[in-house]
Amino acid sequence: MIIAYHAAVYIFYIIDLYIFLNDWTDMSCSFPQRSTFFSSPFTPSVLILLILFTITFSNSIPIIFNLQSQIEEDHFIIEYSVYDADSDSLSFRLAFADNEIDLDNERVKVSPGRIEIPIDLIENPDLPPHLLAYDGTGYGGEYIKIEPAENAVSYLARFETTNLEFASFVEDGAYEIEKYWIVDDGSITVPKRGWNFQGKFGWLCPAGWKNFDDPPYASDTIAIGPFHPVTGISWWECWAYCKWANTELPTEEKWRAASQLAPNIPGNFHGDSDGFAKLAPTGSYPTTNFADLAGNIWEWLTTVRDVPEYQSFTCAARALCGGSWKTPPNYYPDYRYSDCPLHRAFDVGLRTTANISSE
Ligand SMILES: [Ca+2]
Ligand SMILES: [Ca+2]
Repeated sequence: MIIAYHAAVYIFYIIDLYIFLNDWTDMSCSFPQRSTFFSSPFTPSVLILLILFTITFSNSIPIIFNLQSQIEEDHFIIEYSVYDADSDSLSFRLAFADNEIDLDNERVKVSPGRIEIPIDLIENPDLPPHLLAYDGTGYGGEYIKIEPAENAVSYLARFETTNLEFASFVEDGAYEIEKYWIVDDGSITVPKRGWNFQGKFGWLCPAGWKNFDDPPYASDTIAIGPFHPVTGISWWECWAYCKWANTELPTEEKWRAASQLAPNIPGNFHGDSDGFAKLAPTGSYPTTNFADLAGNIWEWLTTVRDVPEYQSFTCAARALCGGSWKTPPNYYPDYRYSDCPLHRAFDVGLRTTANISSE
């Protein structure tokens, strides 16, 4: 942006000098004349200023999302994702009321990122801090509510996992890296089963994506944008994503503990009376804790459910919670559902636990 600005200013000077010389030459004659173009209201100077204005104001302000935060021993831990549509480099600042903490302020590309702040650096830790991302022309950011680490529920991610996040997993080639697919929590007898399915079905991205698209979710007709939750993924893909992202799928117990804190939150269910006929970007409804636990997508969980109708599959059914944009609203919070972990439905995705663990 800064280079573009200076270049435009130099062009501006050169053109004005040209006009000046042009006028000066004309004035040396007895009949000073400017061309029709230069006498119109769209002089080159005005045009350059218009272009500058367009460049400046078409710059997109970065968006911070998926904030996770908690107090761990004597540090604030803050994790976040950030999205800047024109991919500028960013700097970050953390402000507690008037007390601005200078983070490593080099302009960098970081998504997701992690910040650790010693508590004694902060004058008034009771105030909610404000994390800001700055791209050279504008700030984007969010206030952060920091919970003590002993609150187990804070281990659940605030948002459903988005297309943008899952795209990093695809672009990193993690679909073809065996170690992410090994299920080593003792919940199945053949830990390589997921890796074998990946090879058998040739999965390289979610069902509605093309891994060679840029971004890979470009042709998804259900989860159409970067902040829509990723859908069309089997339980195995969720497992691999969590391993790659150094996090975990929640247990049903953890998920239900979170839902008890938010029993009456609004959600996107069947029909458009809730504002969305189909899938909504995660976080579309204001909530103080967990967005879209109610509806939008069913969320895969680690808990195994022995459901008789899936006994014929060689893998046990896994629990799903929350209902979706295809179900009635009364599916939240208590409806218990499960599915064969191979299924890749367009109203099923995931929410991770937070990346932070002091367990
Ligand atoms: Ca709806
Ligand atoms: Ca949901």
